[in-house]
Amino acid sequence: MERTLAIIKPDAVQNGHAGKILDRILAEGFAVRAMKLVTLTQAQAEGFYAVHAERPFFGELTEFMASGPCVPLVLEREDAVSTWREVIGATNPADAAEGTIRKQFATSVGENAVHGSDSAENGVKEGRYFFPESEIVQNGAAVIDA
Ligand code: RTP
Ligand code: MG
Repeated sequence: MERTLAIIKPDAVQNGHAGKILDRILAEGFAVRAMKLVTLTQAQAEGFYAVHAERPFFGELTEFMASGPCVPLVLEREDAVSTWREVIGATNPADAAEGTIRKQFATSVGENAVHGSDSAENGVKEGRYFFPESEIVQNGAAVIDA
């Protein structure tokens, strides 16, 4: 089993799409191992996206991520990273395939509804950025019934 870190970003929470996105997560066969509603500080957003610190959109991105509540989730299933990235679609909703979450819910390349880890290693690392291991459910049935 592989882990990925998903985030329902502030635009999707603000626009009332969090429930529909959670439904889609469960329908795609992911087990939710951890989940919370949190408004990131600017410093937390900058730490999470540190890999993009030199990019021109870093300020815009981190201010957006700290602009309101978001929902980080630790998801688990076989091939979690690649499956979740397929389900969310391309970064820019203009390029996202029909049926993807970003096609359905993103408003722009910056405010694009959801995050997904880009490797199994980062899936574990990013999960730990939001949740101590003690808050990640290790076994048993999924905590939420689809
Ligand atoms: P994410 O990390 O959030 O899952 O998104 P991603 O892999 O599809 O895209 P990435 O290249 O990692 O970029 C991270 C986030 O930065 C914002 N962005 N804005 N204005 C722009 O041109 C631009 N490019 C990227 C998006 O919010 C993107 O998801
Ligand atoms: Mg990325």
